[in-house]
Amino acid sequence: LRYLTAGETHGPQLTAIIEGLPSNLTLDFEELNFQLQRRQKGYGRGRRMQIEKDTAQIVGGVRHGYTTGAPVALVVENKDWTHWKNIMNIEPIPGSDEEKRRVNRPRPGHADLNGGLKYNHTDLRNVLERSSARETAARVACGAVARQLLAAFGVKVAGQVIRIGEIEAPANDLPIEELIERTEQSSVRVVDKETEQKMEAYIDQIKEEGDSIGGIVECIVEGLPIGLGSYVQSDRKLDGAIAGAVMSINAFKGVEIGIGFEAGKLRGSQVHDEIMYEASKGYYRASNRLGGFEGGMTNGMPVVVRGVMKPIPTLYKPLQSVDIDTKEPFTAQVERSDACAVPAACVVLENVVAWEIAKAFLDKFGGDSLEEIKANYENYLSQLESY
Ligand code: FMN
Repeated sequence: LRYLTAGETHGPQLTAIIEGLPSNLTLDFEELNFQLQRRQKGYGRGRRMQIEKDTAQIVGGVRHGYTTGAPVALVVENKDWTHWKNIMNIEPIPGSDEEKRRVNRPRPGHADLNGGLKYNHTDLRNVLERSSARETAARVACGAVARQLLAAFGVKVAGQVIRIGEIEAPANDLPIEELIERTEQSSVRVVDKETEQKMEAYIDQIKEEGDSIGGIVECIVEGLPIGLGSYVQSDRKLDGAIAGAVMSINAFKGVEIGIGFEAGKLRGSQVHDEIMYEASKGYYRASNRLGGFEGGMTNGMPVVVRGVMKPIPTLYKPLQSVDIDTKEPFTAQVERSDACAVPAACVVLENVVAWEIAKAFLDKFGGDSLEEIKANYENYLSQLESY
């Protein structure tokens, strides 16, 4: 299973091609669009999120509601492209730098300067158009398809915001269905209403000060069998693949599985999850501190992944940078930007994690049709049962 995306933030559309999906997977288009629209929500986001109501159009690989086994091609239109047609024209266009919205002032914390130097662009717009997190809409679309494959095997995916700046959400131990329902009703994807209010007020304050703020988000995946991923080769370790995928999300600066960095402070007896057995359940663990992984493989407990997002780099509050034309210092002033995209990042995290798990799922149970995968899956479950 693999995908590629293309498209610019102010171009006509984002395009994604998914290859390796089995045939006969029924796709719920509403659910797909629901995931895209979840990414656009969240307290602290700016005007663009109101212009855009993302929907995915499927332009290949699906017929009469189900996959055919051919590559699935997806398109997510950029609704405000009409305002950018000229600026983003693929043909050479006459006009001033201003008309072309040329960018010569790199933002600290963004890809602008490194990308400009690396690709030898004197217009940094060529960099920012692709490095923008708009691309995560295409990744969410791919993840949303992967999620539907997993759902066909009873796998559930949830996400919650753990921290925004100084405000931390209290821990909860809710059943996954309730967690999904309650976070969906929250403007900042938390369960606790008091925390929600505090986070909203905090984001308002950050925005007023012309600043931005990041946070920590968590994804939980339940219903996975023991043994996805493998210890036999480093690139087959599923926890490693998930960590890499999480780090590839724009602005993510760290990742944890289970208690993560806490494990460095505790003793072995306080960390490892004791092994239990019951005839009706098979092997299970008394706790889940290791977040569902040992040896790069799932251990049957819920997978718990956290990622930390840095504050958004585009700031109203000017930061020092250097003009690439004059080499003179300047302090950047921006027209508009989000103050906080942590709730949206939570949705990206969920879908990126779902993608990596679906990939490992197909590596293990792979077949050309959903029926073949189901047979392989059932067969493996009975093997586990009789072990
Ligand atoms: N960066 C901005 O400058 N402005 C934004 O509005 C913005 N929105 C984002 C929304 C989401 C959901 C995510 C995940 C990131 C967003 N970012 C935004 C972060 C940048 O895309 C990111 O910092 C940049 O691509 C540089 O990559 P790096 O931070 O991973 O090094």
